[in-house]
Amino acid sequence: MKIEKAEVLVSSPDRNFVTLRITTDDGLVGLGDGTLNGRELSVASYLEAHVVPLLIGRDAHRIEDTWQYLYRGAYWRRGPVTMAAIAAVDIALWDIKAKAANLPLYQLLGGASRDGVRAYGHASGVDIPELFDSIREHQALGYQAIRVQTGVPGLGSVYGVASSPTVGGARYDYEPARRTALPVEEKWDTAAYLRHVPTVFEAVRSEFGPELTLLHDGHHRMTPIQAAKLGKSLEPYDLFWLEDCTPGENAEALRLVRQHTVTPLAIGEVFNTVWDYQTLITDQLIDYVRSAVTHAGGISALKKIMDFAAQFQIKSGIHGPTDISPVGMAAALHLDLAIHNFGIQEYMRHGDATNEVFIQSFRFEDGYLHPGDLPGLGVSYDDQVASKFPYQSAYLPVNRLQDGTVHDW
Ligand code: CS2
Ligand code: MG
Repeated sequence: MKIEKAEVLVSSPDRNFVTLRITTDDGLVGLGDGTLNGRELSVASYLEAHVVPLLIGRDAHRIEDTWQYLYRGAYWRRGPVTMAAIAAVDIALWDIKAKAANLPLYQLLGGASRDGVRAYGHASGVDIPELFDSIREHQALGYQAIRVQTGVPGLGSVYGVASSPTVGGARYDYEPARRTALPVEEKWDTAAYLRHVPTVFEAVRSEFGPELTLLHDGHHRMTPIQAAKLGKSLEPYDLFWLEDCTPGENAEALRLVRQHTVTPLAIGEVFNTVWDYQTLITDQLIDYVRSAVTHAGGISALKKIMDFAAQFQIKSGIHGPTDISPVGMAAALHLDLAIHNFGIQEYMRHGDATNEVFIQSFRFEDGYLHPGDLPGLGVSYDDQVASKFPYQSAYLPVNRLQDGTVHDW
């Protein structure tokens, strides 16, 4: 079964997506996600210029060989652009292989290890009343696990807070990438944030009780000792995890946090290979692996990372924001269903325009997701609808401290 055609499809329903479509000589079609928020065209050009010409004529069944060929053959290793491009190829080839077997992809990954994939959604509010409304909206949608983000008194717009959260359960409308020629800039004050967050969880717990599964994303903004302080201050509120509490490139930073708090730690959405996790996993400095299939080199690579993590009782928490396309989301769900060390799946829910371009078989019911049982990933791409949404330049915000110093967003 040879690769006959590979198309790089860039469309922008609700937001920009990069999709790779591979077609074989016997007419099978596979889709892959190569979306990298704010740097989409980098991945698209990497695929068009340096990957697609190498794919034509290759045996579509040779997924592992193709992965190694693209990883080692590039000479220059790792990085978000390279690994998103390789992921797009890997996901598309797994889609094809499962279609050739006439099986849903999870059956090729070991079959189902559970009945459904527990999901968490994003509740947010500029203040506590708005946050409570958003939590109730998400409970009404069926979520049993909810991420909590709020505004910080004295600050303007901050990460994770929708400008106008869902009304009537339409959907969480926080799209971080702004369609502007230059990145918008936000102001940050970690001390104000550290004072405020414990009061938010105190209010949420007293309003919603001890059972509701709660998560929080620190979004890389704290120093290790600040992260340790927050983790310790949140212990009474029994979080499922504190995510990206401090930049994860330095594993020793997590070791310091780990010495001070038993709040579970999740990290890795900006990582792109197993090497980013090596010490964090072997020294058990984290509890959840956050990579998306799209950003960690594909299904082949993320399954290897999760099999490695399983030896250290570390579980998955695959990244699932709106900037992971429904193709990347479907790939995550097939992996979630099959691996034993599944933790939880992020599910922000895509917008209506996105769901018109990407027709999906996965379903969300009573807080659980399931990839469906169509052959392959279970996603198809509507070119005609996609053509209505051409690429639009969009950037993630840039964050600065009160004195103007650039800070992690
Ligand atoms: C966030 C992401 O969902 C999350 O945990 O960290 O939404 C992140 O802000 C975006 O993926 C950035 O593009
Ligand atoms: Mg995050």
